[in-house]
Amino acid sequence: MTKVAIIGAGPCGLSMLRSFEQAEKKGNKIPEIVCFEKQDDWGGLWNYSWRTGSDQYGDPVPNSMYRYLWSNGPKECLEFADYSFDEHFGHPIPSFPPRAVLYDYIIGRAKKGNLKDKIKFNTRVINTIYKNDKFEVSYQDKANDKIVRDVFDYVVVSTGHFSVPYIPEYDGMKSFPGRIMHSHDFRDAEEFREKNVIVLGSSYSAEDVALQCKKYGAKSVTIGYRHNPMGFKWPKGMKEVYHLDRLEGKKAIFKDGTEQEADVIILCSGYLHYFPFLDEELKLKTGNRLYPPKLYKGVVWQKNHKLLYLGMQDQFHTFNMFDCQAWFARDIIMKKIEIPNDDDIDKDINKWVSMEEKLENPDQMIDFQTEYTKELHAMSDYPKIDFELIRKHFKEWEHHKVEDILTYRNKSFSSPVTGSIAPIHHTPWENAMDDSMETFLNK
Ligand code: FAD
Ligand code: NA7
Repeated sequence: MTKVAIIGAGPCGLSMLRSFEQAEKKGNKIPEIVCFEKQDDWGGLWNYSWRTGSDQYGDPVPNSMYRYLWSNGPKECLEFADYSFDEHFGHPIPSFPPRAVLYDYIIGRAKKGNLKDKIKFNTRVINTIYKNDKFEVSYQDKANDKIVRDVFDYVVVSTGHFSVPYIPEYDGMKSFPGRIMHSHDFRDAEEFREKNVIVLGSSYSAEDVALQCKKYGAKSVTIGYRHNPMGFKWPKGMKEVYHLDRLEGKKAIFKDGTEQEADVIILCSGYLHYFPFLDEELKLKTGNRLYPPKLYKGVVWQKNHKLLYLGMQDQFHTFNMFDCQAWFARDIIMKKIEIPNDDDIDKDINKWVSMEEKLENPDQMIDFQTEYTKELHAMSDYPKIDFELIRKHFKEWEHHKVEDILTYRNKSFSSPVTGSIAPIHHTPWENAMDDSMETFLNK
């Protein structure tokens, strides 16, 4: 019998498990599956942890999410086609839920099947090699500190790529008298009340961590961009300036001449695609981009078609794109989709990569990833979902952010699955201090 290893039980790993479960429900014989998850529960980054650094077994903590994190895009854009928000909550809910609500939704679908039986928790994959047409996977049972080896026909890598921080160094850091940290270790903005905060970066983490700090009472927030500013209309007490040059004592000195007293530096400088558990020839090496090369249809490892990667792209689309990838990967494993010859694979990858390299603005990037997701969607029996509506929502959302970065989360969108319109949340995001599910769902 074909044996499949799935590494990681975050949203991508759960999509993979769900895809097999759905095939089985339709009467197909599915392979033997083992999913390895190094945390003690499922949900990946959405499973909040107070921990930073390493866990009680000495294993690096993968979580990068923090308290008070609210969805950074409309929930309608990530809705599962086979499990709507209306089905989970019993009624329409607002478009930008906090983390706990999205976590509940992800887990709600997973609980509907017997997916947990297939997951080995507290189990970290430490090595994967390919020999004699099989994968030899070594994993550590963390609680008992035991190493075990098993052999598989296919490996699905669904370990995420926002867990291992990229940490640059600037002059003066060694003698800075305050705190220097990466957004990976950011947990609670309350910590920075009355502090002068410097945030470095110009992408999602910089935007949200900076706004969180302001919302929860930081004295000042100064964002240092390296190439392009985010350019939003920042509220009073926040500013965006050009590139940190150096720190001198407590002072942050930027290349545009700005000088700012600093208590804390938060590096929102992104993450590394880091796969120490894969043999060199199996390892994807890429930056955070919309079409990492060497992956056919963004999923199949070009040099070994039995190795499948999920969710390795930079992401506008998330959960339903992961589903489309998982359904596609499942059908490759179950031989319902035939992989073309090497030349055609190469041409297909090059076509997407060269299109990606020409993208100039967020609207074009949204179009690109929507086209990619639609193409995958058409290749499997993943249920119907309106990707044209999702494309439109993403573009509106981008424009809402440009209009007002403080109010974009107060808007409402319609579901691409049920068509229902989200109600407006009872409290504007700027004033909503409590991120619990109970308070959010309270009408
Ligand atoms: P992850 O969620 O990272 O899950 C990977 C899993 O693999 C983890 O559980 C990890 O423990 C496990 N794992 C890793 N290595 C091993 C190993 N060697 N052995 C066994 N298990 C292993 N997306 C949105 O749609 N909306 C948002 O608002 C949003 N906010 C975000 C905020 C932050 C701060 C970050 C970092 C990301 C955010 N994202 C958001 C994007 C996020 O990447 C996806 O939503 C999603 O979590 C990706 O799922 P994944 O399964 O690929 O990875
Ligand atoms: P991203 O989206 O990969 O962005 C990384 C950012 O880090 C980007 O703006 C980079 O700027 C910046 N960067 C990298 N190196 C430096 C240095 N040396 N100095 C200053 N800035 C630097 O990661 P995020 O953490 O923002 O987002 C990850 C996910 O979290 C995302 O999918 C969201 O859903 C939430 P550059 O553009 O290269 O100048």
